Amino acid sequence: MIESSLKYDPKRDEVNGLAEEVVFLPASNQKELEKRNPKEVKLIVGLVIGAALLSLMIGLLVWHFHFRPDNRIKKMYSGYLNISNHQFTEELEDSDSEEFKKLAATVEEMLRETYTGVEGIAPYYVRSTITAFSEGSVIAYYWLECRVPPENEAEFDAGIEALSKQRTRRFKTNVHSSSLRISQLVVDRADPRKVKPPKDKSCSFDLHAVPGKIGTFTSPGFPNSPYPANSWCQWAIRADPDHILELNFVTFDLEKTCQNDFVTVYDSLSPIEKREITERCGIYPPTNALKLMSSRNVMLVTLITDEDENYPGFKAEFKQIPKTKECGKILEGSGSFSSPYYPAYYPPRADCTWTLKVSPSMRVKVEFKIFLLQEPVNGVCNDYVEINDQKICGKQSTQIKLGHGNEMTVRFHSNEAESDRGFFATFEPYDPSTSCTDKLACKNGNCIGNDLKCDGWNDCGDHSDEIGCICSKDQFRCNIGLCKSVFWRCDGVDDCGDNSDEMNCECTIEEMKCANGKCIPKEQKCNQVNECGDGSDEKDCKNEQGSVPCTSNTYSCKNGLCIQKKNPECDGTKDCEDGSDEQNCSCGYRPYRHSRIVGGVAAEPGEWPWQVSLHLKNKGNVCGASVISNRWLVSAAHCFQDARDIKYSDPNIWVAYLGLHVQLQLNEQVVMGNIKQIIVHESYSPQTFDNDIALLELSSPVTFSSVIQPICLPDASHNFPVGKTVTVTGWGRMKEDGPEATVLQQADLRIIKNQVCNKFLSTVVTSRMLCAGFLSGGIDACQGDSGGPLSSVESNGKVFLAGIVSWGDGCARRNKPGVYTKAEKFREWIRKHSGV
Ligand code: 4AZ
Repeated sequence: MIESSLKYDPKRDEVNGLAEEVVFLPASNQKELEKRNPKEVKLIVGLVIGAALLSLMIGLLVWHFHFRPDNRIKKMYSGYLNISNHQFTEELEDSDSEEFKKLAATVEEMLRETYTGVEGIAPYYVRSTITAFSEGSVIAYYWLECRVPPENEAEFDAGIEALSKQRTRRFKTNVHSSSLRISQLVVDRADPRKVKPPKDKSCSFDLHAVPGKIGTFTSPGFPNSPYPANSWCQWAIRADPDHILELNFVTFDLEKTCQNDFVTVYDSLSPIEKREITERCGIYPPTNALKLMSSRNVMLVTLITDEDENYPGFKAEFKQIPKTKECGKILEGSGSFSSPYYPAYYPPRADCTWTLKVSPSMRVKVEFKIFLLQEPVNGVCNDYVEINDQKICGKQSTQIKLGHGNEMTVRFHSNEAESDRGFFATFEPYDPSTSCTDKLACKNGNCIGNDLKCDGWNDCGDHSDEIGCICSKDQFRCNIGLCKSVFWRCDGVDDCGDNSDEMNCECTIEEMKCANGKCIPKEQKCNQVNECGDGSDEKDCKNEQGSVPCTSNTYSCKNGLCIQKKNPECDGTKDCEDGSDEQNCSCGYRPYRHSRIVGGVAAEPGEWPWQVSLHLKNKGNVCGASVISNRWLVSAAHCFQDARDIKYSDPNIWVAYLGLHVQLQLNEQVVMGNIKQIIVHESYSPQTFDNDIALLELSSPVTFSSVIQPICLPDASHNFPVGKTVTVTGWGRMKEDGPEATVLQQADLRIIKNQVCNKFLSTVVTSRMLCAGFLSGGIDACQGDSGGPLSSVESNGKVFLAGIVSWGDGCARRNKPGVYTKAEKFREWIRKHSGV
């Protein structure tokens, strides 16, 4: 081969003038070789070696650039930077304009110089791409792409981190000999799901608010068809300078699982996490619309969907409103105040101060009626209300705060990311000498009954009724000085607040003793929840994730293997190898879950979308039930026990109201269903109320909506721990012998240990029953609530059926908590009879 190719290469002949040497002979032909002059031979050998080396190098380079497997990790970052010595012009909004292209090229070059000038980044830098500009003086939004070998990832991340911390730099660029003054260069790791190729303009929209007008945009196909699978859409919205944007999703109907389809809204034109206002999925009906505010004149909305299950999508309205510098006020006498733009989500980066004044002899009393702020991160409040030198954040029920004098300062702060609905508060004068006539005045301004002092319960809400007490004979003293009922000792609940009531307990054989002396059910060992409080129940756990021998306390995956993790179903993590713990999880979802904080008694419309009112035809509410599928309801067996005059077991006498909020108020959302069959548990005992459960089949399937949803059924191994807060709902009696409620009522209860309940109740509480309520009384289910749900919000925000309202000794009496049918004990029975 070599021979023939060289022989006919005219160029080679010309250059080297070696035409006569083109006949190469095999090295083995010694005779022929020896005939030549040694100098010529050396030259030929040198040339051959040189050519071979050259081809080898070319080959290596070709391999290196084209065929070598690239195991470097592609890393995408999004960010922005402020150019303080450049003026924003309208042309910069248009990415096709010359101005845009020119400045983009300059900034991209500057970014290249910057990133390639940083030691830990330079070798891995690929490119920077400017995606948009906005006012301020000019803010440039960009993507940064790097490729890093896995072994250099840590060093690279440190380089990026260090760079993002430098706030002001002067960058000189040679391009167009311009000099850009950069203040703030922000760079942030982009979530891989949210990365769209920067130049991809499909499903990418630029919108500008028109003064005095409302603009609209929708997800693709809305309202005629569901949004497409695998969408990556973005809407970059701008307002005029010195304005902010209000974005209102008038319709919002996406898949319920945010891992699959979701909308993200940013307070920026770059999809950077640090500027994320919120990420949403599921349904937001018009009565609970999602309304968001920006802090500046830009906003970015993205819609990302996965490959299946597409929903109608959304319609959004946006408008610009002038940015008001003023936030907070001096308010006198009485009145109300709220977070900026309430009930819209508060804008990021807000700081407001209110000075509240009342007449000199009085004190200021503030009541936060709604309080929905970002939850603390690692115990730190990023968004907060500061009052009496205390920062409050997260979701709080009604809070009363009393000032020290007749003037009080309330501050609100929101950081640059993650907002929520905010707060609404009222204030009024409070006279400590007369405000609680005949009642006990709490430190926080609440008035409570005198008999509630030193009763072991935090009736004031600030413990002031429980401080400085002499413990009675049926009480013991906690280490922190509070007096609590002796019955609460060793009941598995930290009633003292310092766990001292749960120390040095005698554990039963079903319990394990924690290193700190607390007793917990043995089944809670190695369930990845620190029930002991000192981690001793989660130590020395082998095989945590892998399969374990199946017992009644393990979760059985569909493939027959069992896992140790407690309550793994529908928690958003795939725990079973076959993923069966995350199947059939379209349940326990509340479109209205953000509407308000539980604390009052009347529910919000749609807040408990599985709640059913069972009416005897033309006779009103008799029992409650829960939706568990589009055909099946679960209720209590005792509701269908025949009486002398009424055959309650006859399905034809019942009608089920789904999506109902107010009794007899039937709107278009309410669905009335007839009952096809009633299946009462075969072991139900009318004497003891054991196995108090029944299934009702609807005559025709119901369509789920924002006010009709199924509740999740707990697996047989599910554990609702003692002390957990659960919610009972229903239209039952408001007092033991009082009238029934017209508006759906809700009450938060705590799960109480069966042993404790058995000390107090008239009949036995079996292992198929669950006790919940308060030994102090006052909050309970009652007649008419029977059959209704005891709902428990579990991980991932999903709601599970913990119990079914069953019985009690009267209603809301002291030391008489209510009794519920334990839902998890009947999981197999429900499956067997309904297929759900
Ligand atoms: C009932 O009669 C009833 N306090 C239901 C629950 C409770 C009491 C009575 C619990 O249906």
